[in-house]
Amino acid sequence: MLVDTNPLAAGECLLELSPVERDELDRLAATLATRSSRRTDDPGWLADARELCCMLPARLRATLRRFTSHSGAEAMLLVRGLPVAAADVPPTPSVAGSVQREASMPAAALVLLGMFMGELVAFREEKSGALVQDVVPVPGQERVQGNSGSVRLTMHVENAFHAHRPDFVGLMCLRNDHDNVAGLRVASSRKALPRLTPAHRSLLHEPRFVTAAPQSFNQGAAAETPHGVLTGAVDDPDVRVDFGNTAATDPAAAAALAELERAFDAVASTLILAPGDVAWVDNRLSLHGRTSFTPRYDGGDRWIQRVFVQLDFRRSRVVRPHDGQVITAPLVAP
Ligand SMILES: O=C(O)CCC(=O)C(=O)O
Ligand SMILES: [Fe+2]
Repeated sequence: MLVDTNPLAAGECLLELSPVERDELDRLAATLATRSSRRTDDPGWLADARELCCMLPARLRATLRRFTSHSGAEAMLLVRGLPVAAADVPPTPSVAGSVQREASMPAAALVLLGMFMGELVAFREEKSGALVQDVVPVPGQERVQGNSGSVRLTMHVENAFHAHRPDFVGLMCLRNDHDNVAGLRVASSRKALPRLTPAHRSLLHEPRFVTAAPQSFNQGAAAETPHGVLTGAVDDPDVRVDFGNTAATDPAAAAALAELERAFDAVASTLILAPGDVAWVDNRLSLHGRTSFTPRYDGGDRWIQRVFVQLDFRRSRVVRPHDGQVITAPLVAP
């Protein structure tokens, strides 16, 4: 559901699985969920996922393939109809750092989609390096600017500080909040950048910004090398900014950054995810954040499961020991 003045171009960025496609995905996820160790972080189980994802419903494969090639104006794809059965979803965890190591049906389906797009990665310093991570509110952390909080979460590129930040972030809903008001906010640079003045747009390409690690990372914020917030093709650049953790190094850069934040806010859409929805955010081109909500910590709170996908797995090999999926290096130069 979209709840604001920026309706998404539905044909472009929404795929609602048909009943037949849901059955196919259910069967495939059930097969994977019972394979080998049934552990989502086990290389053998992931090898099975890599094989089985080639049997996903054809229209889903075509849509994912098209999306990874060009993520469109929204730089986001919402897939509806993953196997999430309300009766089978356990109580929402409420501890910090919670992750999904067992191959549940929803986790298996999420991994199948992610593995079709590329390779799943995680960061050792975040959520103990688990590939499938829980995004849940945690008591006492309401005001945290991170996924354990429940106040409004500032728009950001995921792990913007990191040279090997994911290309795509998958956010699958197992359960929304009691009041059904928590919304994932997404905003595409393809829609935001035309609102900037040419001078600001050009300045944002210059290395006049620094970005610290978010609170969810165990390592403290270190001083970083200045970088451009926009990089690459001037007519369709990648974006690297986290409005909670990126700072300008001079007043003119600060003015450009403030204009950029206003532009992203103006074009942001809010998605109230329903169980079985997964939003794939193109982390090179779009920002995401979250509206505020009120957790009750009674087992019925909002529960999102998250995965990170990289398209060029080889590029991060230097920071992935033993060619595993977990990135272990701390801050690395871009
Ligand atoms: O809670 C959400 O919808 C998004 C939180 C977030 O930014 C994340 O998990 O990366
Ligand atoms: Fe995030």
